[in-house]
Amino acid sequence: MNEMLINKTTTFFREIFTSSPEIIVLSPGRINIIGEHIDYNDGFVLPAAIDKIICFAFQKNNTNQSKIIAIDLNEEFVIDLAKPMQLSDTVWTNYLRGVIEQLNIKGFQLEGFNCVFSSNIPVGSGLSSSAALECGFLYGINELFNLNIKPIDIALLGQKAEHWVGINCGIMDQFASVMGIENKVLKIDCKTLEHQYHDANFNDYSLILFDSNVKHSLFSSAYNTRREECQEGLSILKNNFPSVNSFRDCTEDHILSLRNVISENVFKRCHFVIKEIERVSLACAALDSGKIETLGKLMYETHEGLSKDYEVSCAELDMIVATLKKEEAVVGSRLMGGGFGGCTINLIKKGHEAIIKDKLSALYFDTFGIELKIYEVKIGNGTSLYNPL
Ligand code: GAF
Repeated sequence: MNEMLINKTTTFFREIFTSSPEIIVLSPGRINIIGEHIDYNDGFVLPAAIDKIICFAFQKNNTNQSKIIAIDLNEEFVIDLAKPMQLSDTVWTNYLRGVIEQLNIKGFQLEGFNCVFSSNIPVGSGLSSSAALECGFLYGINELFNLNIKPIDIALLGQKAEHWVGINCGIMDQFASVMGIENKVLKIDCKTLEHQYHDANFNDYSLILFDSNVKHSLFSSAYNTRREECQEGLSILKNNFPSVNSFRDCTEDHILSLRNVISENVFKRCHFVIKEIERVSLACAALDSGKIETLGKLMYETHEGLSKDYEVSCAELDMIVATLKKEEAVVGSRLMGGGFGGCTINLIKKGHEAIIKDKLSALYFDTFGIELKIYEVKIGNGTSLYNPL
């Protein structure tokens, strides 16, 4: 499937610019096994890059301008690299403007280039198409002009580009997109950025994504509010417990003891974060020792926390998880990513995938009048250059 995408992108480039691209970059979306909303709370996360990608084709053009074309949208824009970047009403361009802005801030003086890109990452599904866009674009510029930016710094600059657009995100998505390795999940310590790769071996279970096909508009404002609520909670925790520097130093008892002195919302957000940090360690150990049922149970608990304590779920996602929980063949299910729509990530006993999909799709359509989308993703490599043999 990705060969077709690469072909489409390079063919389009040749038709428009009447020459071949100098480099092709492949930039993946990501899944997250567990550890939601804790990257910006200095916790641990367990994501992986996937085989759904954005393909970019680049070429220098010896001018001061860059022409960028989104093939799938049939839209293009021209950036004057000498001028300060400004947010535009054409949302997708902002992620790229954000990248250029970060390079300007770092003092890189860019020369012009042409870039076209095309994607098979569904947008708005919680698979981080925006991180793939930022990081792939930056990776390409880095290669094209030999800027010598290290992979982890590409992820960090990608994150800053996203902040520039207005989402105060953590580092998980960009890090997974850049640093992923085929068939491995990444355990990232979001405080230190230390990371280890663990085998993505789910034994008798398939990893299936069900896309609710909804994206509620609450997402960006609620995301930033959650982050503020957690910061407020953490400073109260620090004031009360000298041993606490970050959420990872807290136990459930710490937050329970403050229940009557902090607001209900701040209590619930912190409670979720503390429990989720514990769950990631347990989940990683379960994965390493092949205890997939234990991992699945933790995923269900995460969903419960995201829905009740963190309040980032929605009726559609809750219905998917509640329905799957009744199925013996499904050992784990939870909303994945920021929430308010997008996908659930699910562990389904091999051989039962088709029947579960059919049952859930029918029930979902009956309940909401919306088609459920289904993705069977593979765990792939992080951002890379494409080298045709
Ligand atoms: C979004 C953000 F971009 C990530 O940084 C992360 O916080 C995630 O939501 C929730 O875990 O994808």
